[in-house]
Amino acid sequence: MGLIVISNREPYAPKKGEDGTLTWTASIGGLTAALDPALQHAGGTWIAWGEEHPDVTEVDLPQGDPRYRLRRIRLSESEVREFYYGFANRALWPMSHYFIERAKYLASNWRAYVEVNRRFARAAVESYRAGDLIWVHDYQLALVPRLIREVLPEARIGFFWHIPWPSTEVFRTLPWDQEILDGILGADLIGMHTPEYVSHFQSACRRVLHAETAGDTVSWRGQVSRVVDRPIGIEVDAYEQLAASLEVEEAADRIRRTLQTQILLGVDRLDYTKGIPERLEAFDAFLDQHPEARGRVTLLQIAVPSREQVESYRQLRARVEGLVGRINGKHTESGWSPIQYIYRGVPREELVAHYRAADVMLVTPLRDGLNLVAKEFTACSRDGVLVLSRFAGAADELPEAVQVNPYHPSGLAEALTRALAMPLDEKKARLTRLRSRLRQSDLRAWADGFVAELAGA
Ligand code: ADQ
Repeated sequence: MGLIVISNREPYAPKKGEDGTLTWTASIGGLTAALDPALQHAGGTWIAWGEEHPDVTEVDLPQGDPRYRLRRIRLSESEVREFYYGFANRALWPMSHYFIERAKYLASNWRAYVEVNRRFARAAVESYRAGDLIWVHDYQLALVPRLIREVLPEARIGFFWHIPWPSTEVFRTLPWDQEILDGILGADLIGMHTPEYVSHFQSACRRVLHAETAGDTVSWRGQVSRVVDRPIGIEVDAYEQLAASLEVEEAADRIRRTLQTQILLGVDRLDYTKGIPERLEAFDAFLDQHPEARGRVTLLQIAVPSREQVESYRQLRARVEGLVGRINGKHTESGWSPIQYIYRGVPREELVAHYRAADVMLVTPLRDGLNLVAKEFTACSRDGVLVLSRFAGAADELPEAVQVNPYHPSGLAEALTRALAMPLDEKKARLTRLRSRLRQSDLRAWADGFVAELAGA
């Protein structure tokens, strides 16, 4: 029994060396970390969009010690525009995060989405051997379970939706609401991050499709699917060990010595769902209210460039850079600037050194499926405080974080004050409890557990 994983992003990306050969390096991100070991163990196929060097359609991975095959789907330029930047990231992404005023529902984008989903499903059907388990990932590929089911009625198909599932009143704004639900319900086992997303999904099944739901099941077109909350975890041991290593401790010391202040940290993809401008404005308000904090606190914001082809992401970048400039211009004194802004992806060691150096981690999305940064910080920090938005899926699992409403600037500023002044024993006690919760949902356990449930489906 092999495993077929289907996701938009590929687990390894190719780079051409000077001698013309391709080197495949593991992509950064939770999905590769979780599923690469599972697939190496089970053997099988990973199907994903081959973004760079699309002429290579198949490769055995990992290079040098191959355990499974990567099948790469080729997308034309217009498909990347209409399927990926279009329907996935300008319709499904904003709608699912409650930003319906940003959603663009274009029929041409929908047609490209259907066509690309068909191509992924065809590749899965071609790779399938009787008894294989198929695990489809995320909002880019919601039609794939049904498209596979139509050809392989006996196959065991799992699906994981990594972003929020919104309230039905929001979901119903999507002109293709029935098609998306029907697509996902081709799966036997459907996973989401929180019980609330599961309940919204079931409500949409009832309201939009008039499907029947009972317990954790949905009955539709003669098939019963289970819908379960299975929040993704992180590699807890790997983060803990890295954070305690000599190199990282030294790097964290360097960060603290350079800044010579208490450190507030933000780490996000530059996305309008992450609440970065709201966070900066709350910090501005905090500095207005606490003149004594001047020269004593720095906000370090690390933002990874993201979806720069989409206009609203370019606008967000300009807005964030404008705010950083305005706030620094207003408060800077000789030898101290309140905000340090890094606009790039950083290597994992550097990221962990920042987690280790931070006094307060600000994870304040306006809406987030789960948020891995909150968990990574929790695994790495020695005595820091996690400030966490109540609209991040991870808030359910991390009740000892200082929970905030990111829409309320003065509430956020107040939480900063509380976090910065928290006594050491309280900080340690909260972290200890949070850490033990992390251990209950390690990344490998998440992937292995889902595959095992699917095998029993
Ligand atoms: P994302 O929206 O990408 O994921 P998140 O869960 O926070 O959000 O994961 C971001 C990842 O990127 C983290 O592992 C983090 O370490 C890394 N990262 C962030 N900034 C970085 C930087 N400057 N340099 C290097 N690495 C950086 C989607 C959903 C989430 C859900 C995940 C997993 O939107 O809600 O938690 O999938 O299901």
